[in-house]
Amino acid sequence: MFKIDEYLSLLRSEKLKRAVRIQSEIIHHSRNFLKQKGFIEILPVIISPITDPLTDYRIRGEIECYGFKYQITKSMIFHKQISLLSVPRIFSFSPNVRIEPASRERSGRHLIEFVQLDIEMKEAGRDEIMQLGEGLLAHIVENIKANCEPDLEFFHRDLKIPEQPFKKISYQEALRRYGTDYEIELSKRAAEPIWILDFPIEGREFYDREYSDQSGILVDMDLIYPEGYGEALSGGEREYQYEKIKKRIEMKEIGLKAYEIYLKFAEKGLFPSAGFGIGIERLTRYICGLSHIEETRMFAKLPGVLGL
Ligand code: ASN
Repeated sequence: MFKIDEYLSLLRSEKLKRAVRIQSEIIHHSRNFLKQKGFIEILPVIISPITDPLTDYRIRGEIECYGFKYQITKSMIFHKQISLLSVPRIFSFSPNVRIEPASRERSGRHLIEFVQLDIEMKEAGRDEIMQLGEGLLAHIVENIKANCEPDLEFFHRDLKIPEQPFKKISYQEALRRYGTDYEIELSKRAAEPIWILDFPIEGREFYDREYSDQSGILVDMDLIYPEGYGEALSGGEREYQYEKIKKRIEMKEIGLKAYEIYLKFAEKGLFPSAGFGIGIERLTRYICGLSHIEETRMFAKLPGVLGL
């Protein structure tokens, strides 16, 4: 059932008004930063015959038209790689739909529809894309501090511009120190954003590149916000060679047929690249210091709840 009264009180709240204003500034300053670095904004893709497998979210939003099957975008990962055949540096504010388990309703961090700022850079390595991510976050925080003082005061948020380079920890070390809840444990203890590097192949999707000299380890990364806000972004270097991609899809026990179109592009030749996607609602939550992600955007859709 749709809870109109709760919805109206959120819509009329000072909190939402100010969070949305900050969000609009986040979008504006992200665009400025990326354009300055020579990135081109491409329009988002909402439906496609291929999307991120993200096997956690087995329910697929499928649309059938003209006898073809389109899926609702879970991420634009393959479109980002394919775009590089035209322009070398791209970004997009990409709406993603991921049907999260209803048990995540009150996690504070999960929406079933969210927007990620998705970035990809031709012939870049992980270090270069991590530097870009650090610069982007620092630029956003700096500009929000300069332009949104009354809003930050309202949220009692005293943000620090993160110091670059950010700290790094390997996945193995994070797991050893903090156990399987490493993301949240690390985030709670951190005073500055921190990178987690080198995830094992079993836990990630098939598109991040495997080290050529370390079997089973990927050249990828997550960025974790401090103060318990959890994951900020995810990305890495990409597999771009046809045979390797095919092998990786098969390892996941996904039928090659599902990625036939993507494989055709890979066969014709993709470029090496690196990129990441940073969730806009989670970034807004971190900047404003909010506990609940539904307070970070208009029309938030929580897992298991009817949204607008
Ligand atoms: N945007 C992510 C990346 O660039 C992929 C994802 O959202 N699953 O790696």
